[in-house]
Amino acid sequence: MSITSVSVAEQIREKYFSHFGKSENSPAPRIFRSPGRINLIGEHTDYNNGFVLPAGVDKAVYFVITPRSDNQVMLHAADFNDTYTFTLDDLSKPKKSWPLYQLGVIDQLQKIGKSIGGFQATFGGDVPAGAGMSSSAALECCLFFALNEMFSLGLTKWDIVKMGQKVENEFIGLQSGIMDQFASTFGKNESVMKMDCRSLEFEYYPFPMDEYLLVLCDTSVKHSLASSEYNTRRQECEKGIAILQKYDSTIQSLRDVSPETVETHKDEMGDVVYRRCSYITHEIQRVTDACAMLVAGDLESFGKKMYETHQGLQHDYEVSCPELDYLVDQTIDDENVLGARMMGGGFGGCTINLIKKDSVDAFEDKMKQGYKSAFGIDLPCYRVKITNGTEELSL
Ligand code: GAF
Repeated sequence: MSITSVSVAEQIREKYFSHFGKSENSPAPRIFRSPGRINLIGEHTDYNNGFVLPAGVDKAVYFVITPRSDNQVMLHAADFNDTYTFTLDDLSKPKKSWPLYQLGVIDQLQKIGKSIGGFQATFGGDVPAGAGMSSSAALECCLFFALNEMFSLGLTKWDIVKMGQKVENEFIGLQSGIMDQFASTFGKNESVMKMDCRSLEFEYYPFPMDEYLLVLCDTSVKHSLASSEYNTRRQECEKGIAILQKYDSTIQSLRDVSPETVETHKDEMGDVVYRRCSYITHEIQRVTDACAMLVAGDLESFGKKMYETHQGLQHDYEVSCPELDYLVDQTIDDENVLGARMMGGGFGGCTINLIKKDSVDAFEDKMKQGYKSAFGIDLPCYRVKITNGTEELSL
């Protein structure tokens, strides 16, 4: 854990005390942390049973939490100083949107018959909202983990990952895959994780941060299409699978299909479904290729794969936007940038850039100036460190 994350946790603990008060007789609150995530390569492949290469980072969500003796849940959002209180027997959806994630967590626990008592919590953190770093998955995993520890629920890490995904799918209405909750839960210092989203087997790969840095450039935009188009992409992939299954009944997902097979059925698929399936089948292959390059220490080739991914996301999967494309284009002739691409679901959020360490100041200056003159928006840049996944902190 970095010094900044300790101080963020301390600040949230202070806010807990100013909101709920400090009493000699009540137990000290416990503090839990779940990181936001990056993804090096393998975008939109998780719900196609393919591979991903994510990691947890040093921007995280924190819960400072104490059990209560009644069945009330008192939530205090430290970042925007708002509150929401409800009882465990009434999970009706509120008008404001932020408590939906916490309600969704409790809903999942109730669905599998896990019984918890009331609790009071202050939560917050430094994962920028809407930046495509999955603050929502971090929040879900952090609360599941905290409740699991406090009420001895006996959940495994994988239970938490799968239930976090169900919160998104069943409570929020986003048909997301499993990558974000996986990365937030299983993250490991200085390692990226290649996960097979079908078998759920995964492997840690050390990431060489001595010479290179990962910098996120945050467009600071989130176009409203993001969640509806995400669900549409899933449907388009399913349309492609239905066509391919007519020729091979063993096909269950695009993971089982080669780019060549997609090419063969191009006309029957029609232009849009063909381009979606083509992107996914190439991207699944790219993750495997990129991991081999990482193991061989060939970061130059790894970076080229990142650019290929962006091309595919921009032109074939069509989940990019002008701001993201601009930021990637700005890096193409920069010899200090090995690779750049949009990251996460798309339609805004961040680009991820693999950069030679000694050029990072100049890189950020150039990107900030260019973005400001092109879009009139200040460009936040985050130099991320790869950290452990969900954990309890002792401050
Ligand atoms: C979002 C989803 F939540 C993930 O499951 C994944 O599909 C990602 O978009 C795109 O790779 O973060």
